[in-house]
Amino acid sequence: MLSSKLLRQLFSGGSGDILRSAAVGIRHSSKLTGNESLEDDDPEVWQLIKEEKYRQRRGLELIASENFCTRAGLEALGSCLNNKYSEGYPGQRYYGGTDIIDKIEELCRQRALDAFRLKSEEWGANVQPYSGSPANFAVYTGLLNPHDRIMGLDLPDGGHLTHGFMTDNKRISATSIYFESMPYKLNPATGYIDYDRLHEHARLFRPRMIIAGSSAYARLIDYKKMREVADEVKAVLLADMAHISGLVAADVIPSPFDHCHVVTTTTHKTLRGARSGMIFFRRGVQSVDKKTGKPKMYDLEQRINSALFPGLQGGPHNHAIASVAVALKQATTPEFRKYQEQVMSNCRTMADGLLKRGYSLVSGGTDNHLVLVDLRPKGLDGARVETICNMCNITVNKNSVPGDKSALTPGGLRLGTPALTSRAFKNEDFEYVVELLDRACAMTLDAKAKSGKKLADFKATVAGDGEIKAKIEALQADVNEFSLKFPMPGFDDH
Ligand code: DSN
Repeated sequence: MLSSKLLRQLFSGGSGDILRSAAVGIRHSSKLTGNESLEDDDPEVWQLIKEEKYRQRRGLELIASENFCTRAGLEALGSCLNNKYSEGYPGQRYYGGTDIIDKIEELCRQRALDAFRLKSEEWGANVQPYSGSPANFAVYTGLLNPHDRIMGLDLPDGGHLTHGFMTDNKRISATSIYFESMPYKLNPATGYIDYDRLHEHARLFRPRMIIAGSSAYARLIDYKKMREVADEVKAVLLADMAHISGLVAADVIPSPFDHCHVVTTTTHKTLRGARSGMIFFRRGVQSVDKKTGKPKMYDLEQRINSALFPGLQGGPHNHAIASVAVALKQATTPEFRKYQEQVMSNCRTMADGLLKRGYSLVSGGTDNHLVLVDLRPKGLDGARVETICNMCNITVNKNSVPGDKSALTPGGLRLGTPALTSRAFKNEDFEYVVELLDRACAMTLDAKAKSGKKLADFKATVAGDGEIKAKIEALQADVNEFSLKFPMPGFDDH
């Protein structure tokens, strides 16, 4: 059998598929004890993970919803907790052997409340959602009847698919198949949520639920105003704080918990944990009858818990729950607050740098961890810039901006600072990031001038034009040299 050292040499020498399959074939012929390292057991997967790690280290990660989970969090994620089935909730499981799993889930639930400074008499947490979309669907399933009405921020205006997205031709998200949705929008003149129109439309549409949350909105949400609208039409107010939950935990932006009935989140964005989800629901006294003095209690907990399990999900991902517990503990530390302050400060630096270079930002700036660049005044679009950036190892995502017609070649670019701030990027580093981005945009404009109208023509021009290719390689080299200087949370090589 080939030694792992020899395999490493073969792969690090850039050997091709033949050597790789030969090595894998040899490994398969031996006995598996279950104690082999990944590197020894499956060099092919190991090699791909190493390649991805290198991609992450040498690139500039600007996708606003991504982050780098800590080594401690990844250790919990890769632990024996993956092995255990535990359908049900602590103290009420359908399987034996769950005593320790119960302790882990209880710990995670308590830490979830602590991280957001919530009292257990007023709020409860469900930490079992596999991610944000199942969390949202569980809330709808628990609190709404099929075809009840919901209102969420429209996807092209910065909302999320699961807030009821549909087009003229198709009900895209299942949340628009099982529920009737009507979007609210940004005011196109300001780029801020148009609360007055939301109010007006809520009075007409009479939704049972209003969703306060976004995927590409650079401003703070006025939860108080939204609660007033929700109360007037007797709707539940759900905050989906997936993008901003780290900022909320660090108490650097207003909290949705002050005004909402239910709050959902993912745990891997600004919160910087494992990929998972959580639901928070109010408990305790909802209101007191003025005549009888009798209290009316919230009934959200049981409805949401039973919608998630057994309604929608099976066995909880206990490895993810433990890893989320680790992140939630980190989220209560002074270092975490400093990190989030830096995320926002870096984002303001990025916004200022872009504005100075003549870029337009939707809403004109940022109050959180992201900016939304409207590339149309520069004669560009998000798809072309994303293509060039990708070739230079700058990772961004195209995004629609108000007034966009096409989702495939939208006019905007969403840029966020959480991931690079986890790599200790400071304000001056973001000034350089903007310079690198600006070079990528200039190249995109050159390539666009040389190519036909279609995105495919653009890609063909970029692939075939020697001058453009040379510029891309030069920018990629600068990006790599810069990025590789910074530390990276997690394991050293995987
Ligand atoms: N995919 C996430 C984002 O990028 O915002 C939302 O689910």
